[in-house]
Amino acid sequence: MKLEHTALLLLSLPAASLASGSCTNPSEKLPMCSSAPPPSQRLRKEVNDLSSFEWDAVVEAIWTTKNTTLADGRERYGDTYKTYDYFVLQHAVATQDSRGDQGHFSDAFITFHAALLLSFEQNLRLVDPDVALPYWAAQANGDIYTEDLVGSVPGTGEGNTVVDGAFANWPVTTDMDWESDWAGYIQDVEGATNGYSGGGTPGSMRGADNFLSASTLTRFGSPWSYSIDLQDKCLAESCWAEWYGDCIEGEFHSGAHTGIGGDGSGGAEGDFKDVVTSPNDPVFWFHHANIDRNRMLWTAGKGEEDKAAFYGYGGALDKDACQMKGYCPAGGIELTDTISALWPFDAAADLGVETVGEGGRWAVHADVICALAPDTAAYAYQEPQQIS
Ligand SMILES: [Cu+2]
Repeated sequence: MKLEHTALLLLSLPAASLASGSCTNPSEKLPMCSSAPPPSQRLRKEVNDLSSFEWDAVVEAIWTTKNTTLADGRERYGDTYKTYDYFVLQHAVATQDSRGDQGHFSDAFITFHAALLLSFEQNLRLVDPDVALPYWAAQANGDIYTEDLVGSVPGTGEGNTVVDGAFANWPVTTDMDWESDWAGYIQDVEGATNGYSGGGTPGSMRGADNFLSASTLTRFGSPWSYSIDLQDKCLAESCWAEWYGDCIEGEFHSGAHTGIGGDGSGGAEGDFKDVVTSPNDPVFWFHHANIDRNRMLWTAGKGEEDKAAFYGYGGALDKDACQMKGYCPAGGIELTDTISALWPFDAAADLGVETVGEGGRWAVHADVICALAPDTAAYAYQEPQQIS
C-alpha cells in the first residue's frame, strides 16, 4: 500500500518541484534523521470521500472525547486518553507563550500543527481504532456546510450558534477552572512562562480578547472555499521560507479561520476565528489536515539533499518566513527545540514516534520532518476522489 501511494504522489506533482538540492539550512548543526518506514499507513481521506459509515465513526469518536471525562476515559480507553478540551488548551498555551507564539507566524506553524493533529487522531483511535482523521480539501465542489457534514455557516441558531450538522449544539466550555483542572499540564521551561488562563468572559475556554460567551459552537462568517489551484501553487514553492511564508500560513490557512468564524457584536469572535482556541470548532481538524497534506505532497517532491537540509527549516533564523507578519518568536522553534515546550507532546505516547530531542521524551520540530514524513508517518493522504 505504501509503495503504491508514493508512486501516486510522485505522478501528481508538477515536474519543477522534483528538482533536488536547492535548499540550504541556516542552522549550523542539524540533527540526524533516521526514522524507519512503518509496516503500513492508514489513509486520511477527503471528507466527501468517506462512506457514511466512516464519517459517522469519526463524528462519534470526536463526540466521545467531548463527552467523556478524563477519569472515565482513562478507565475505558487507557492511560493516555485525553478529553477534547485538552487539545483546545494545548493549542491555546502554544499561542500565549511568553517567548512568542510557538505554533503560528513562524516556521514552527506546520510542525506544531502536524503534531497536534496526530496526537488528536491517536486519541480518537483509542476510542475507535478504525478511524483516521479526514481532511477537507476546501474546494468549491467539495461542499462541507451541510446537515450531513459540519452544518451551516453562519450558524442558524440564536446568536449564530451552530444547530445543524454533525456537530449541532457542540459544547464550548464556559465553566473552566484553569487552576484546578489544567494548570498542572504546564511544564517548567527555562525562559518561558504561560500567558493563558481563560477567555474574555470569565470561565470561557476562549482567547482573552474574545468576548463571545455562548456555550455552544458559534460561526458568524460565511461559506468559504479557495481556488482549486492553491494546493498546486504551494507545491511549486522552493524551500521552507518560501513555501511556508508565501503560501501556507497566510494564503492557505488564515482565510478559512476568519471567513468561517467571522465577527459578532461586542468583541465576540466566531470560534474558528479565535487564534487562541480555534480547535473549539471541529472544522479545525479537517482544515488543518488539508494543510498537512500539502506538507506531505511538497516534501515528497523533494530529493534527499533537500531532506538532509530539513528543506531549509530555519526556526528563528528563517527571517523571510518569520517576517511574513513582522514577527518571530524569541525562542523555542529551532529544529531541536521541544515543540511548544510549556505544554509539549510526549513523542512515544502522543505521537507514536521516537524523538531525536535531548532527554528522549518530548517531541521536537525535527521529529515532524523526520518521523512524520511521507515514507515514515503512520498515515498518508489519499488524493481527493470526487474533486477535479
Ligand atoms: Cu492554530
